[in-house]
Amino acid sequence: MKSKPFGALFGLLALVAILGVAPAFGQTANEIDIASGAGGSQNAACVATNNCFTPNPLTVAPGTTVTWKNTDTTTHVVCSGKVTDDQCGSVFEDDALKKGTTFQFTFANAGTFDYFCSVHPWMTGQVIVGAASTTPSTNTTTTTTTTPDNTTAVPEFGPVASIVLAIAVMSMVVFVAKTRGIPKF
Ligand SMILES: [Cu+2]
Repeated sequence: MKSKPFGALFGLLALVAILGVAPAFGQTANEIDIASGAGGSQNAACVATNNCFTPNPLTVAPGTTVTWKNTDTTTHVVCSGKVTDDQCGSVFEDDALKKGTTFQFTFANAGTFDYFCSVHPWMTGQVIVGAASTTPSTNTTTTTTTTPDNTTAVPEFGPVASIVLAIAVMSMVVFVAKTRGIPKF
């Protein structure tokens, strides 16, 4: 009862699972979705609940790459700063985040980072980097050692890898059961 193709399949699946799971480890939830309908008006539903950018605020550890995803149907802008400062993008900016696309920025330093959409200024959000949720310990405007946007873009294989891993483990169990004559279950 030699089943070479099956063994090869198992090996391939295991490899894919390992490759997929490896980068998924050490990665926290760090995606911000732009709510559907957020650009409608300043009376959009998400304005009252303060989650036109979801989740808001987002708290991450220093060194985390945050991904903004536009799940809305219109183009938005991700612009660091506050609307009242009238200063868009001194830390990060994506001036035309089309529908379905993403924008990434790696937060190297701790601090509280406000951002907004300059097209729809009622859309505001905050990224808190570090454990402290109070005022930033350092002056973020003077320490703008901005990391390039696409340096550490880790692909998100999480859910897919889990499924593949499950299949691989099941394949292994069946494979072992077959080769050793242990009754299947
Ligand atoms: Cu917008």
